[in-house]
Amino acid sequence: MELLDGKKISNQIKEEITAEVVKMKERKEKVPHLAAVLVGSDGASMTYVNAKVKACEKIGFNSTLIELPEYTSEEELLEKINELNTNDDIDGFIVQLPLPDQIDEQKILMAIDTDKDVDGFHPTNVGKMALDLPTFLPATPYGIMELLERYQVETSGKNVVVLGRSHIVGRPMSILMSQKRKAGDATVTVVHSRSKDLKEITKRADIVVAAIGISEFLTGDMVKEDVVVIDVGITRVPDQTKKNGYRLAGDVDFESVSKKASFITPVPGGVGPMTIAMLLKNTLLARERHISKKK
Ligand code: BQF
Repeated sequence: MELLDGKKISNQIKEEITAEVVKMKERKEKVPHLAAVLVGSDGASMTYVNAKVKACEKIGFNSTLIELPEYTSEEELLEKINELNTNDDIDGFIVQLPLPDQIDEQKILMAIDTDKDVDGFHPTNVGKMALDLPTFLPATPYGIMELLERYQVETSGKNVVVLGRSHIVGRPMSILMSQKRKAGDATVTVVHSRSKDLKEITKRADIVVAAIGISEFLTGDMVKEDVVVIDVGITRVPDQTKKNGYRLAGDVDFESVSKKASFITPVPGGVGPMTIAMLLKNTLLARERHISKKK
């Protein structure tokens, strides 16, 4: 078993981006500027958004964190998005999900300027992705593709089973891995809460992407020998022995599955850090496209 070390690869990617930032500074160009909007004070969301801002600082990007109260109205958030859309100093921005109940997520995502949509969640950008057109790939699927590519995991003609059909992970993963591209050309099966005979399906998988949101869902008896396993889950499980009071659990029972796997991502330190790195990569792309748009 070999670990797919997302922490290590994400650091490599961050170094590559830092080298580009250094060149931009040498040319006296403006460096990429990412803004993040956080509505409310959900603990996990605050952790994620802070990790993104910290990563920007580390690699020399400018960043702006906009914190709005839990009771922010849809109109107020749309107003803030309009500001970010029209602010020429901002190259890309994200709205941290999930949003409070009074706000229609789809309406918000559709208001984001597609050229600044570094999360790649705008329907136009999702459509471009599905049609193999250049766009911003959503950061978690992008990170998984990059991880598979850099570890030279063979995907062509392989049976890939994606557990989960979320708009953020499962759906885009199923699209990307079936495409003619790096880490693509796979035969993809999507399984979800209505699927039957799950174990029969996962048993045939050469590669499993677990993004179902149920901690330790995939167990050793559900996979074949030498399977490649990508664990996208990160559930906070109460744990008194930890100083913050919880541990992070993946969608994979690492103990039993790692015994059979040829490659497997750990949690933490697998897909999570890759997500952050690819958000930075998208922000660099947004800056580069922003420059060439003006010329
Ligand atoms: C790690 C996310 C669910 C819902 C909304 C590093 C992250 C996580 C884990 C991180 C996630 C998950 C993010 C690790 C961003 C990934 O070391 O294992 C980083 O910050 N993530 C998010 O912004 O929104 C989410 C999961």
